[in-house]
Amino acid sequence: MPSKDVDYSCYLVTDSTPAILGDKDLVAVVKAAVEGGATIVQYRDKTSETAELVQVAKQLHQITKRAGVPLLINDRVDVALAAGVEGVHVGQDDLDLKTTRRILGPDAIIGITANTLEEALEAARDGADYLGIGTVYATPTKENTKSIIGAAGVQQILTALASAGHDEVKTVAIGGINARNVQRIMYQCASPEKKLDGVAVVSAIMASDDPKDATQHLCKLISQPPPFVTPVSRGKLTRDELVAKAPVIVKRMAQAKPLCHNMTNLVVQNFAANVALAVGSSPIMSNNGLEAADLAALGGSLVINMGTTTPEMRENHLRALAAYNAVGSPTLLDPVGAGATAHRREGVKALMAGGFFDVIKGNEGEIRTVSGAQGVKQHGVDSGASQLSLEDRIRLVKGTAARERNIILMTGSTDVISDGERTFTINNGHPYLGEITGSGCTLGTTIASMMAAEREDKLLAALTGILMYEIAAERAGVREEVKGPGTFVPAFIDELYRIRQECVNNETRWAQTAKVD
Ligand code: 3NM
Ligand code: MG
Repeated sequence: MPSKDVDYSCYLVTDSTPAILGDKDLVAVVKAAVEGGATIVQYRDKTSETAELVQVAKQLHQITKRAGVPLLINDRVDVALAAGVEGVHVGQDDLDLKTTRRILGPDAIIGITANTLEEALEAARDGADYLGIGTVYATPTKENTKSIIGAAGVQQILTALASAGHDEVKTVAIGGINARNVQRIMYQCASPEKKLDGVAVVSAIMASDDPKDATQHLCKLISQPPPFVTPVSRGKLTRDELVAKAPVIVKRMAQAKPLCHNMTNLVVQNFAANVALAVGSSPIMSNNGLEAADLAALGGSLVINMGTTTPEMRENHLRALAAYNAVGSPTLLDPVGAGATAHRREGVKALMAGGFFDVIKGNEGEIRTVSGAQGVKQHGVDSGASQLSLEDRIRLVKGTAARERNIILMTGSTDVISDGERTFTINNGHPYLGEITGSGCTLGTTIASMMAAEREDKLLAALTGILMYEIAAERAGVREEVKGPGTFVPAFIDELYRIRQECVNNETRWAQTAKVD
């Protein structure tokens, strides 16, 4: 088989250690995986003697050959030659690519591990057929993995390969990939210029009690986009269209009364529930990850707010995120105080590695942490002064959204929001929003409520939420009885409620005060 015709989509890497293989038989597991649809197999055994390696490789080859599936050997060019298999996979510390090619010839499939941009570009130049890009996420399967690069790191490598003209080199991602995250990883790794050709897994198949079933399930997932991807063609969205559509979305939401599941902090529980009620959604304030799957089945949306987070909260957040991702229901992350402490920085990383957020909203410091900026100084969880120019904020928001393939909202006196292609600034709001607690958190609740009703174009949903929220604040701020932040809060809840009623009655004038560019 010419190596360019190889199907890399479901790539099995074997492991013979008891911790992963258990008491199963290696050959039987590979047979089951091939029956389940594994498209390529790498025999990886770091400890057995050469004769044993060759003997097992021959046994495996009988199985794979019959199924038309290529078999590669990890590291050992000699074993590959002796067993007569289709190729090898080498690491950066193994025999170099050019020598490997010289020994095995032009038809052999030769792959190599790439952890960095430089390694990837060099390997492509030196004629690798494919790259195993990783480590995507931390994995107990391989000791001493190099750096964890995440989906964003894989995407960066794919972009660089495409820019350097290496469209032909195939790519799989490896490290910590399983049925729960494979669709999201394929989706978030893809750059506009180059996509992954597949994923390589060890434990997701080798450690399974039913390797055939596990492989079938993986193959099916790999062939489909994740449930949260909507087939929206991202048409241009103008201010006028937004002003026309926002009241319709609020009305639709208020009539449907979708569940808005808030996993939020101790400070804003009550306020957030009241804001949800005022805008017209149905709040549930549950921090229990174990009930998230039942709640996700009800078709609402999820807000994860890291305000007063603890280690066990992180587990609950991850459970809930997985539950909502699994059914494709909208999710929003509010990384409160993300840069303030090491635990929070880690928490943001863990959440972003653990699932997909349709929207990540935060102030400048929080979004800078989300984008991976190093050394972001943040005191407490309030917004603080802006350190970036508007231009830089727009660039950061747009770039992060394009990378994460979601929507990023950076709040401030001018809010910046982008889905990577469409970017808006919003200048509505009132200074009292900065004088009360939970105004950022409950904006998250409002946006999530809109996303539960407008699932096609989530940027439109988010913009609708921002406008309703900030225009309500403007209207509350000028009310006669409002003397300061204390009297502002009830007036603000009243105005959210009034705007919702106006929308239900098809009165749309409120939206015309949108200051959106
Ligand atoms: N190579 P699992 S990570 C064999 O980063 C291997 O190069 C890696 O195992 C790399 O699918 C890895 O069980 C192990 O996480 C992947
Ligand atoms: Mg190696």
